[in-house]
Amino acid sequence: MENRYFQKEIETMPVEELKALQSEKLKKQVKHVYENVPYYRDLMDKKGVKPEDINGIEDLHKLPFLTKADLRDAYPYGLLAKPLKDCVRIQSTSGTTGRRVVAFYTQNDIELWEDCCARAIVAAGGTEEDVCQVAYGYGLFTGGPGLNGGSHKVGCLTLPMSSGNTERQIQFMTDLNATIICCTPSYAAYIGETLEEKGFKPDDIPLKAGIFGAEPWTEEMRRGIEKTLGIKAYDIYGLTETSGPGVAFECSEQTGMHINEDHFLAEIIDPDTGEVLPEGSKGELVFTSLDKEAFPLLRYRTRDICVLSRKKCSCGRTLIKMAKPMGRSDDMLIIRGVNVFPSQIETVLLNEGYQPNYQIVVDRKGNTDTFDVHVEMNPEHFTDTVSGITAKEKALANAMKTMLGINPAVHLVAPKSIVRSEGKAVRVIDKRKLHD
Ligand code: DLL
Repeated sequence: MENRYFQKEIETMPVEELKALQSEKLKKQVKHVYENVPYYRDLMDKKGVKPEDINGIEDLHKLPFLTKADLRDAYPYGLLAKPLKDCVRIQSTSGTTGRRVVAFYTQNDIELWEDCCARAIVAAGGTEEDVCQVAYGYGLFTGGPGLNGGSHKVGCLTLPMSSGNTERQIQFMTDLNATIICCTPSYAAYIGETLEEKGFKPDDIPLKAGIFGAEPWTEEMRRGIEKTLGIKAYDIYGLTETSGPGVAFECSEQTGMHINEDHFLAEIIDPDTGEVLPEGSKGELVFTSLDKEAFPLLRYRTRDICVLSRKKCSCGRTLIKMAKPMGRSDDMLIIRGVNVFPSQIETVLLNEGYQPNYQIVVDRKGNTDTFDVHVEMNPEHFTDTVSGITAKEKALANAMKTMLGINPAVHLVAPKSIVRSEGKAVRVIDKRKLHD
């Protein structure tokens, strides 16, 4: 496929030029924040840094970090850098993990955000000929509005479906010949499963590409979705704090997501010491938004763990790539002292021939953590004998022990008995928190 870009000059800009552009923008942005956000000015003053000390990206490390705790402290208006009369929109996280983030946008912030999403759609092969079904949630969640705006910019016929009502999703998809779908990977898997049940074969489904993100998903899950829907599945990354989806997006090479570096300056740090790590090291992703007017975060710690790479990409983009985040450091479970990421469990399941329909339940009995993994049987297992099922549970528990170093109790449950998600999947129920 011929490489196409939404903003070619930026997406293929020589790295030295890109860095010079970032340096220019950084200087201006630090000044803007220092002058307009007393909360961050205090942090800079405490660290003894003034805007004049920042002469380019090489000085970035001098700036203080911002964390989720700062966002909480400053809620709702404390990090706003523009008068409210200049802001035209808010978006917000669901707040299910106890933190609610409210992000503000000027009209220009929205334009740039939608450009980022348009870059992602074009990189996935989107053109004005396409019909783009946006099945991320609309409303406060950034997924629907972001991809909706990007789809308009590309000139696709946009189906603003929002998430849920899977019957209607399928009806519109097939009646209107949707060629691109945007939703969470878990919802894509669910739509695929429903299409399969209805007797659709991959060739009967009009889709050619999907743009999936907002939650961690494995390569194995990608292959599963690509097979059932007969599409190429592209990853997209972002967070409410930095606008939403479109901070980074995948190209046809599918080996990591290009970060929109003209708008977002990325660093990887050691999450324990805050030390900046060299390219290729695994650590916590930190972003500085270079253009945002209303809610510009400098050195914002995402908690997402990943790796950056500037290896040459066959798509011609020079933008640095981030690997799939392996989960957030705050998604990590510590069970009997061992670090466990849900994505590790998912990898084992897919390697062992199961679907990624599972739920992890952690609790505490006495002083010991209990660790149960409920996994759906494949339909062909359903008729097995009890001893056959017990043997399968043991085999799966052993494979998980090899991956994690601790032994879970695996329970095979009936197909389709684990609740499906139309947005971000709920993979973990940690009951220990109830006792704390
Ligand atoms: O999930 C924005 C988004 C919408 C991204 C649609 C992509 C598509 P939040 O709800 O604020 O924003 O959650 C952000 O989700 O810090 C990551 O931990 C996780 N996340 C987002 N995209 C990916 C991805 C949206 N592609 C948090 N892979 C982030 C893994 C992801 N994790």
